[in-house]
Amino acid sequence: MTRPDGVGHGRERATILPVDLDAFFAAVEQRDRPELRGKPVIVGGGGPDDRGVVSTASYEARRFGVRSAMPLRTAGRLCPEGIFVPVDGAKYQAESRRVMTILRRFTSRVEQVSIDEAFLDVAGSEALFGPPEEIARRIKAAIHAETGLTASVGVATSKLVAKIGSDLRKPDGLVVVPAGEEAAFLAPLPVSRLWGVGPATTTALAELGVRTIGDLARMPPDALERRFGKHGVELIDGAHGIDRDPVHEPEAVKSVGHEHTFDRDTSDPEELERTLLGLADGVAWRLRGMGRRAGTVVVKVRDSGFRTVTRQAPLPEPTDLAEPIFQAALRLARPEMRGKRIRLLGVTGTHLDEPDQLGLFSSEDDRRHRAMQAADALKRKFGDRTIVRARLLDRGLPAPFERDPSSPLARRGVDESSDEPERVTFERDPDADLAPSEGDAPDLLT
Ligand code: TTP
Ligand code: MG
Ligand code: MG
Repeated sequence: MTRPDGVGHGRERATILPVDLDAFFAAVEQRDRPELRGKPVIVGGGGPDDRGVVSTASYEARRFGVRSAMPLRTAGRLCPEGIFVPVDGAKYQAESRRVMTILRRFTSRVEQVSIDEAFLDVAGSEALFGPPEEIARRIKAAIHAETGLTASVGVATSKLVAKIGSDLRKPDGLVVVPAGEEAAFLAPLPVSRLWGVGPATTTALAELGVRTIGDLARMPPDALERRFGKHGVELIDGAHGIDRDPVHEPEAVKSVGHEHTFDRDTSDPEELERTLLGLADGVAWRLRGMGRRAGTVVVKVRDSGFRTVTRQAPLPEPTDLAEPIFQAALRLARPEMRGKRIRLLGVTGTHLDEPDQLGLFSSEDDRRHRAMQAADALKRKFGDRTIVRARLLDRGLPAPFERDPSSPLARRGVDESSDEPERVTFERDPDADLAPSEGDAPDLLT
């Protein structure tokens, strides 16, 4: 379909539904402990003196400014009457499964993107359940009736617009953007609502007089391209609500990736490493949300001259933890970044194992132990600026639960079990002359 402005977005009808639970971990605690209802609940670590970070906060606590990934101490300062609750991963994982099972009753086209969030494409479900808006209402009602939790849902022609809609009226929101009304819906919203627009891009756009998505849509495309390069083209697409990424069904998800385009090309090793860490962290979070582990890490490095190199290497063992993914990514990227100004970095996990039947938080002690070791290693690496993740989030890098901006492998339909380097630009790490997806990969990283 072609909209009045002549821009096709590829889908004629609004059938994409993102579903995201509200204040998920905190909502589960409030459900199970009635004395917490209506109270500022902060989930994470051992309390306001703990050195950890906030997992999430109830909407009551958010009024005090408490946010995910904020140091618990800061949360304690902002919200002195906050009630701190430790993370109960096994419980949230079980709830997540129940919710995903509910979603699958409405369509098999469910792409889970994090522990509390999935995209549905209900194009084939209308005969059974009614139009998409009706399906959205039914989903919300079913989740509430069966789990006691609330979810926010969007309905639109693309993941991008639908997701912005589902975030807009949280908690317990439902926002429908009919086909053809994407640009009008987006126009009054601040540019920061768009994927990939962090604080730095927001500031740079403000300097051009661009504050709303409507301002952005009216900008001459070449001016944006001159200022932001390829990212400028993505910005223009986003401003028009264009996002062609379909809903990937689980078995179709073959890789999980994040990319970051720097607002200014950089050769600062610390910035590059921090970015790789943020990307690895995002990939690891997504893997854990999907109950999968990656066997191979792929990095993408684009320099200021738009030369793009991708390199891959198997991991010592399949993982869903940030640290090994980061280490592998750094090892692959370092020689490619040396002496160059870097424009874009990407980290992707591929060769995913089968969905984990036991779940995200199974053999809890072992996993916690490993996660803590990873956190310690990161602290050693970056000194005592404990909250690397929080810093990264502040800088507008992909948040752990955001969508994959690229999904390059999945999108190109690459079958990773067949080694076809011509179809993708991936090169193998010359040091890693290993058959991918063989379990007996030597320990490359130690
Ligand atoms: P989100 O969906 O991002 O947040 P939320 O459900 O708590 O709140 P809302 O969607 O209403 O804004 O993340 C889902 C859960 O993932 C969240 O409840 C806790 C966990 N989480 C973390 O542990 N650390 C994080 O940094 C984030 C963003 C989430
Ligand atoms: Mg949520
Ligand atoms: Mg979420």
